[in-house]
Amino acid sequence: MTSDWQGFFKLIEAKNQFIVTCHVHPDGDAIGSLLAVGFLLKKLGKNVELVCSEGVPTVYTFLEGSELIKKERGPSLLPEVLIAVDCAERERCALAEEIWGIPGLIVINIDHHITNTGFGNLNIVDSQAAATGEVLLRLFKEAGIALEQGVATALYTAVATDTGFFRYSNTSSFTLELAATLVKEYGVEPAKVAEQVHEQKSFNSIRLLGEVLCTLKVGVGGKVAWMVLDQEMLNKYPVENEETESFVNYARSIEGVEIGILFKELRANEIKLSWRSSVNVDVSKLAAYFGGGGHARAAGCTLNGPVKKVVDDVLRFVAGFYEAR
Ligand SMILES: [Mn+2]
Repeated sequence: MTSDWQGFFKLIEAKNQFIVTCHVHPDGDAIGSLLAVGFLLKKLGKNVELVCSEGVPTVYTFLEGSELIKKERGPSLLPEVLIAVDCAERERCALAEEIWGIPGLIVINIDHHITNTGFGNLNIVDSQAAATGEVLLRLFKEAGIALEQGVATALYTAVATDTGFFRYSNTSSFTLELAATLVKEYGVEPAKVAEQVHEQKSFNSIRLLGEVLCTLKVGVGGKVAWMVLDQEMLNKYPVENEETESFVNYARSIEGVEIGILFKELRANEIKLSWRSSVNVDVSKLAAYFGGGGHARAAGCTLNGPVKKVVDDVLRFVAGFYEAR
């Protein structure tokens, strides 16, 4: 773990213009962490813009301050510092490319991905942390910064979503203690967050899930399960990108299955793979083989080619991976 919080605060103190961003296809950790850093900078009296090029997924618009997150940066603020949260690499940042050309721009990288490339001038990366929200919570705690209920809820949502609501193996006693602190000291309501995230689904997303489940297959000796989500299904049941994020978990949840994969056709010949695994397999390594990355239990990559060919190629690779073990 690298945790240069003194360097972080020293740098922040010296600068005034900030831009904060998260990764493309933002999840709860990305949005929650973005809001938390925005809260901190505003509390310190800084000029700050929160930017996510794809906007906030509807499911997270219940978070206080989410309306302040813009799709592009405004013309008035010339950032001195860019803070990226929950981004494993520079290319994953949800910002227009021109930002990197701003002379003298200092980049701070706050993250928890094991595959983080250390692209910042200052890197605060803790791959042991369950979520970037957990990294930030530790910061707020150590720096003695009091939270408000809104930002506490954003941080709780960040940690809850990245841990599958405290079910995944990244849930530590520390994670639970932090969550308890948010509930006890800042009035976060776990039931309300769970309801907002899990019980406000669109009709289309459930119908789409039905279509995707019909493609479910199991192979490689029962250790791998996969599903396909193609453009035809998406045209039939249009949903936001974020609404299909949890589909892969159904493949992973089958008895005996160690790896679950969702093949999602983003457009013709561009297939995004979501990998999920049980304790036995580090899927970040499998995703990395195809140029992607992520965590041991949840990773992603994008391949080019027709869906059927990509599925065949990947399954052949996974079968080879098991044979070599
Ligand atoms: Mn995360």
